[in-house]
Amino acid sequence: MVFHVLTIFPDFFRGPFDYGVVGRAATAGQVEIRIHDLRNWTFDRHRTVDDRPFGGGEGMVLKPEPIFRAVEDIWPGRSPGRRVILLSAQGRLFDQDAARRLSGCAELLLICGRYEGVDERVAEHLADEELSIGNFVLSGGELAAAVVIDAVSRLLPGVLGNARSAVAESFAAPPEGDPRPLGFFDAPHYTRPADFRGWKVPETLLSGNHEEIRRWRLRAAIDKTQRSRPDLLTGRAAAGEPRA
Ligand code: 9D3
Repeated sequence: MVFHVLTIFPDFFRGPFDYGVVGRAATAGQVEIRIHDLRNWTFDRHRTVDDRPFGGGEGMVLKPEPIFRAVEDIWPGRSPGRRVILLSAQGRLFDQDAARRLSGCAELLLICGRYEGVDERVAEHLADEELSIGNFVLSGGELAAAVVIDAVSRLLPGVLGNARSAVAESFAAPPEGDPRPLGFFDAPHYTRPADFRGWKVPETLLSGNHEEIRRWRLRAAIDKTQRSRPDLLTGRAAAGEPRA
C-alpha cells in the first residue's frame, strides 16, 4: 500500500515511520510512505499556503489552490482504490472499522490540516472523507496522519509477519460489526519476575492450569474494561449487575 502525506511540515515525518511494525513494513516494501511538501504547489514568492478567513475571525485558513493542485498532480487520475482523506478536528471519528476499511485500498492520500482549518471546499469537493482521531484538540493533522498510517499498516497482509501476533489478533477481535475496540478482551499481561518489589503475579497465571488461566483472563479483562471503559460494556455488566 502507498501512503501519500500532504503537509506544510514534511520534516515532521522524519522518524515516526523508521521504527517498529511500520518501519519494518516500509523496509520490506510492503508499505511505501511518500511525504509531499504543500509549498511545492505554491507559485508566489512567499510560497503562501494560508490566508485570512472570509467573514472575519481568529487565525488563518489553508488555501484551496495549492491543495487541489497537489492532489491532482500526485494523482492525475482517481480510482476507487485511491482515497483522499482530510484529517481535521471536524471529521468523522477514525476507529478500528475505518482502519480495516482503509486497509483494503491501494493508495491513501492524507491531507494534514493546520492553523484554524482548511478551506471547506477541500472537504466538499476534493476529499473522499474527513477524519478526526479523537475528541481533543491537536494543532494540526500531522500526528493524526501518523496514527492512521500506523493503524492501517499493521492490518495489511504480511505486515505483522509473525504468526503469534496474528493469532493474538484473531482472539482479541470482537465479532464482525461489533464496535468495541480490539483491546476489550485483552487481559492484563505479566512477565518475569514473578515478584517485583513485593507485587506478585496472580497465582493462577503460574499454575499451568490452562483452563483456569483462560477463565481468569476472561474475568480480568472484563473487570479491567469495567474500570477503564465502562462505556464499552453492554447488558448486565453495563448495568452494574453482578456477573455470574
Ligand atoms: C474551536 C476552534 N479551533 C480550536 C482551537 C478548531 C480547531 C482548528 C484546527 C481545532 C483543531 C485544529 C487542528 N486539528 C487538526 O487538524 C486535526 C485534529 C484534531 O484537532 N483532533 C483530532 N483529530 C484531528 S485530525 C486533524
